[in-house]
Amino acid sequence: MDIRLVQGDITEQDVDAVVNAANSSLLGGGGVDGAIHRAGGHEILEECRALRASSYGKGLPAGQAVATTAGKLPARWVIHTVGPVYSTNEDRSETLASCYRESLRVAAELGARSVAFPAISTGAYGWPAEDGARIAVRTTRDSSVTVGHVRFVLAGERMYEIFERALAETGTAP
Ligand code: AR6
Repeated sequence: MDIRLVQGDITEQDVDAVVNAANSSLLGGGGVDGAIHRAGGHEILEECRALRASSYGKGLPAGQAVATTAGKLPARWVIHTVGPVYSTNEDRSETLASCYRESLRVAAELGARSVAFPAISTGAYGWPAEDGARIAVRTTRDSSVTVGHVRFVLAGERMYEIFERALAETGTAP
């Protein structure tokens, strides 16, 4: 799988699917979630509401992923996943890894050949950036499902450099 890093805004990516760092409500929020709903328009929220009504009455559990239209975004689909909130007394790494695995599985099911990920849980959910990057890179590299191209879209230079180091550490060429 071709893994690349980009410093930029996830809403501007010309890929088949962009992954949203959502919350369980699927009804929007700040950060990546807010940006995707703002740029993608009301169609995304309408499909999210329908998903809540049909399949996720109690919300989408952390570690799972589900797709909607991408509305006005250049992408075809948004894959919503819910990262774990960082905890110092419980290891939730497996849930964070599951976000990447499940998003890739959904992407492959849709037939997406390129996927853009944000650094899930490293914003409002407080995950330490270095560890979040390592989990993102390792899980993607080790994924049993492959989409042709995976792009990590990082909001700033600091996070870009952290992902560069994580790629180098795991022996994955950027
Ligand atoms: N493009 C790429 N990366 C971004 C963008 C963007 N437009 N905006 C922020 N980031 P966050 P989380 C980075 O908080 O930690 C929402 O309210 C940001 O710097 O978006 O999983 C949801 O509704 C950080 O490194 O997601 C949930 O309630 C990373 O993306 C909660 O936040 C993720 O930050 C989810 O928290």
